[in-house]
Amino acid sequence: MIQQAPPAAARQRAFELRHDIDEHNYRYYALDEPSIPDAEYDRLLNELRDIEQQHPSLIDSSSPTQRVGAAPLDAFNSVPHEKRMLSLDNAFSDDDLTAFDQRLKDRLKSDETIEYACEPKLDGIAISILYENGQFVRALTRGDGSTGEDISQNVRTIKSVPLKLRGENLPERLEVRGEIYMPSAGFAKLNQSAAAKGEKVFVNPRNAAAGSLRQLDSRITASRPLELCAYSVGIHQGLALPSKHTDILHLLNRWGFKINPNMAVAQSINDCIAYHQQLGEKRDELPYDIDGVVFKVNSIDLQETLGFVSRAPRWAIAYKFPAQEEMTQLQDVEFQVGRTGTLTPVARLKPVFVGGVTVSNVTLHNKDEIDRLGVQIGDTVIVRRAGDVIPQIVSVIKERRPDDTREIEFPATCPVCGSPAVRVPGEAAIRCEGGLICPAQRKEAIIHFASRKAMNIDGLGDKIVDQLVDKSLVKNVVDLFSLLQQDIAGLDRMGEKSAANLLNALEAAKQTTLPRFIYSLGIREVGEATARNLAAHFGSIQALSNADEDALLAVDDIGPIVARFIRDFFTEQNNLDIIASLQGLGITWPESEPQNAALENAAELPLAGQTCVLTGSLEAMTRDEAGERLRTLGAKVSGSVSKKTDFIVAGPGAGSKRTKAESLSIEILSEEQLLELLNQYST
Ligand code: I6G
Repeated sequence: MIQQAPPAAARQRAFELRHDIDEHNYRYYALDEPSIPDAEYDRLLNELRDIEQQHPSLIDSSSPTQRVGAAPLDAFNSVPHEKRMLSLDNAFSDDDLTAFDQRLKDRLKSDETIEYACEPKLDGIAISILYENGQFVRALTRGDGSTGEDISQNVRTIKSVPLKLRGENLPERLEVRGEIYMPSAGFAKLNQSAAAKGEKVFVNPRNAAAGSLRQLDSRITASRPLELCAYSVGIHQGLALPSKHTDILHLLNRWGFKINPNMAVAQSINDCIAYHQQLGEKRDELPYDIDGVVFKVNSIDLQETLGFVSRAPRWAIAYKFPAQEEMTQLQDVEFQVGRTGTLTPVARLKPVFVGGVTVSNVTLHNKDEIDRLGVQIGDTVIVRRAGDVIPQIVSVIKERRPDDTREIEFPATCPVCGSPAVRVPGEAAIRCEGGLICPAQRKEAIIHFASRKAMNIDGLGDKIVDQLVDKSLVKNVVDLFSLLQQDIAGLDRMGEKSAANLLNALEAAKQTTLPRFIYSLGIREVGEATARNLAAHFGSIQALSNADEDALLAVDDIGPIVARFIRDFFTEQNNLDIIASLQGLGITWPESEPQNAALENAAELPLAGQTCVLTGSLEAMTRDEAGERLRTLGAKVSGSVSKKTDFIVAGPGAGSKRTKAESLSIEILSEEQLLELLNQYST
């Protein structure tokens, strides 16, 4: 069939579109300065696709339309690396790093300070991409360093990988090495959608990146949120490169590659130690996982003088952060009984140092989680602790399962009071039916009542409550207020002075607020925020206890399940007696008006209708204080991030809430921005 040559106008438009799309890609990935909305980008790509479909002779392999579409492979080919892909030596302490610097000085027979390039070590997959005359040729995995697998089809689908280098003065041949990784927000989104479809979730972003690159069908890789960060050059022919490593990286950036924005130059090894310390503090805020910092001698001449030892360059070192995942053995499972009777399986682990602390217990949450993990007693498990997030078991290494593992059986009776333990229909939890005859539930109810955000009884900690209940000095929260000095002074770790302090704290706690009092009652699913809404809506405990389910459903954030829990609580005579006794003992709070009257002008407040979440730590004020100030401006402060969240405030240490906000494209304010917002409206 004779093909007609495409008209000049189509050729010209295809050229313009490719140029514009490449330009937007460069701005987005290499410069981190997006220039157009995603929808506009897609429109340009579709227009180009249409033109190429009408005039196939216009298609060329570096067109942005040609990232996806190759036929699935049967296997990956093994290809030798023209230049070995090395690994890095590791340092685990400041002393290791100083010793590394001294080794280099000894070898160079010089005392001059050495300049280093500092780069975060992304937790991803190392790859090497070959370009000839600026065109993408192939991409290989590291493999064993000498031979890798050809994953070109998959790597081509990653938008931050240029198919054609920018600029004029390009090397004839150039191998760019870097890390392919999955940003935390993309990882969270991918796992959320896998979980929603009942599919297997990935254990961490690194596994997700590795699994995505290993696909024989590149359309699957294309659907995964992968990115490339370039960190060095392998072979290069036909163009002299700059004489400093950091200048080479800047050149790669101009050619179209993303390089790490946190890269820095350190003038001495002490500056490297400071960089490692600072990056460690920022680790949990970065939008991707890192496992350390790579320090490289910045001068290429010095790198060449220093050379290599076995498989690693002498001139580079990876200073690792404490691992966030470690392997250990699950030795036993015990069951803890919570305030509402839920039996929580707690895994006893062979102690393991992970994320900077020694972990010997982790919660397994419930039966569904045990089934999801497929974990048994005796298994080798991977424990993860990232930032200040509680440690958790993320997977089981089934290949290491010994013959004598045991299934985790939930007890049929409560391990504390012996009452039946039953699975509530429709819930993952198994509950002790003992209610307040169960000492465990009694203790937890008292601990909750006394906690800082409830009645704030200073000095009434877990250990004291344990003894008070075990010695039958206290059966319920009312009994706390009849304790005598000698009852308390006789307890372990207590003396006359601390007993007097506790009695004073009990007296002081009698002056409280309605939201605190409601929260302290420990009604199922009534957290601090719900207690505040209930107090604002009903204005008195009397009105709340009389409210029927319809009235409760009219309160912000209360759905049928919580409404039922609240109703059940107030229909229980024992609970009403406790409330009456507490009021009889002098527990009071300032009278408040119900919401409708009190908040008549609420809609006019500057942040009315805005829902926000506070996460991480703040410096200028506590999170509670920040919450209070946001609420006075009309904002609703919620404990969890959802599609309804308008913005979050993320301080250092913000973890999963920040990640979720990123995945939902919710605005994230720093503490500084929060202060600006508060100041803007303060009178
Ligand atoms: O595995 C690596 C991660 C990061 C590296 C590396 C790197 O630089 C930021 N650099 C080299 C030279 C090597 N591996 C061998």
